[in-house]
Amino acid sequence: MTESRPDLVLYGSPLSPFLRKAAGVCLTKGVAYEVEGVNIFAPPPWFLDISPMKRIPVLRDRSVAEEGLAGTIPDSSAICAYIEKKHPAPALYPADPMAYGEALFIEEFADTSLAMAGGLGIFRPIFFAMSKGEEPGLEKARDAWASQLPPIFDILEKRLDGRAFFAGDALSIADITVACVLMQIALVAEMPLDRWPGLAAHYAAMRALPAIAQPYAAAEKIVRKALPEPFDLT
Ligand SMILES: N[C@@H](CCC(=O)N[C@@H](CS)C(=O)NCC(=O)O)C(=O)O
Repeated sequence: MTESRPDLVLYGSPLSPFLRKAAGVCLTKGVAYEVEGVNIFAPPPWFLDISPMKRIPVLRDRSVAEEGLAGTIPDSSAICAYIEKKHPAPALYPADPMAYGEALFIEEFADTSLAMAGGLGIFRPIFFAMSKGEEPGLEKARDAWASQLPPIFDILEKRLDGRAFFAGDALSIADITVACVLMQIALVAEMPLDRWPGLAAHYAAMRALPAIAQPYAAAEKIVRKALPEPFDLT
């Protein structure tokens, strides 16, 4: 039997929303990939050479090079743009110039503001503490849910404006990114979105997509070992 390995490798962990975003892009396009585990808090020396900002994920395209710096791309946004160029169908970046710009902005907004509030404000204080056998940082998480997230959800609700997609009239990198980053909160906490009905509907639709649900299930499997039920932060 011949062994077939995918060209694309995502170094990192399913616990990273940024890795799940890149995985979601691969799955949507039907591109084979595999995840090779890297613990970013104790990375092997070879990883630091290919991740100058000491972050996961990093992509390797084995069809370019099997080792070393060549054939690697750090940063989920760069990774997803590369995959789009290499595997154009279905397009995940709108053709219309304004919709394209909007998609890139929403991607960046989710990667920074939403990830900061949901990832650093909620996921980390809860899950990192519990992984170390400590009490979950619920006070910090409750504060993030009550004060940091609402203005961000307001912006997303307004920009979505009741539509099915954030940019243009089809699924794009913007939708995948918002869903993957939002799900970082859902890994550890209930996420009532009643005040943001448009975002709630978008989130429900995105969660139902196999390309988004499958990488999330891998993360959930890890998290549920330490945390059987998400917390109520309200
Ligand atoms: N802009 C980067 C962000 C990547 C990122 O922050 N990854 C986190 C894991 S989710 C990380 O590597 N953190 C390492 C640290 O905080 O030291 C991307 O989109 O890939």
